[in-house]
Amino acid sequence: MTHEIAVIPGDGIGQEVTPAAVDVLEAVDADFDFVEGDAGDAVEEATGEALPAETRELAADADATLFGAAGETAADVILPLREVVGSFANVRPARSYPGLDAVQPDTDLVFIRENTEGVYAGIEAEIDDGVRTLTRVITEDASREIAEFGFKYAKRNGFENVTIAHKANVMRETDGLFLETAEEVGDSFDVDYDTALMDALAMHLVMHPGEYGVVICPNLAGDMLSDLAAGLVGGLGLLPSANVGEDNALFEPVHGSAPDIAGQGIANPSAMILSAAMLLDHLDYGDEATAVRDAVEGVLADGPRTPDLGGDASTDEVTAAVVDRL
Ligand code: GGG
Repeated sequence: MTHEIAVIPGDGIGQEVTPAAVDVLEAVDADFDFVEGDAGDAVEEATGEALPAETRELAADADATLFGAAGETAADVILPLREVVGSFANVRPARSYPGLDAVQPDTDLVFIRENTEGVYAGIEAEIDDGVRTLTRVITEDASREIAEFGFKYAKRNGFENVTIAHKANVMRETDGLFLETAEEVGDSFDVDYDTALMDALAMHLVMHPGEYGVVICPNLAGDMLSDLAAGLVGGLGLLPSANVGEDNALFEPVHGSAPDIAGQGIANPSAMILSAAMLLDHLDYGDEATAVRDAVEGVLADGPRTPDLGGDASTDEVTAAVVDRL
């Protein structure tokens, strides 16, 4: 069966790492049709629209989407794209790799980030000169959905620790609802879980990441804690993600457009290629997904490596090395 994959490189290094993921998907034993769509800063400059209707339709109609990176127009591109595919959960694994220098070599975390609300609901206003507000939305339904997804994920993937991140001592109504709903869900699962104030959790993750497994988070906390975890394992070039919905999904690296290195051909393609491995898993190509992860792991251990990991290889050289191992 042929699967249609929408490919949306987006901005900056998204243009460089997305073709790397396509090269890898073309190298595995799977039948894909790739259809490319435009989105991002340059498209907005040219057309006035950061996410053209044709690109939305591509993502809506495809079996899965690969997205590269968002720049200044992130709020108009990646948030609506997640909505188009009906994604309520953003799965962000952060693990350390053998042979790579890492601040914390015993890290194996998966952030399950609520993907539809919190402060990313985009309800902002200027209410007076010099006074702006932001409305934070937390609903019982979305909190239940993400908690159920997180606990099921932990059970399915053999994680023994689940942590519910919150700040309910300050945001009593909103995080209070998130926490009490997630606890109710946790109590119905046969999995050990704990709750943690997200600021203290940030410190504990830096000091003792090995004590944690699956971390269920409200939207902004998930975005921030996963970047923090990237710092523990070698940087943002290593973290993939899946935006999962009921019937569709979008896969993207956790990193953004990295304008400081864009256009130089030196971006680390690992996060994007590992996102493609998550896409393979999603479409039931489990063996191929494992092969891709093994190939990336081998290249991370033996090189070549891009400059963010202390090497001097290009994006294309690292990609070719991964493809060679498949
Ligand atoms: N590939 C991920 C990306 O472009 N990230 C930029 C960004 O600002 N993302 C916001 C988010 O993940 O909600």
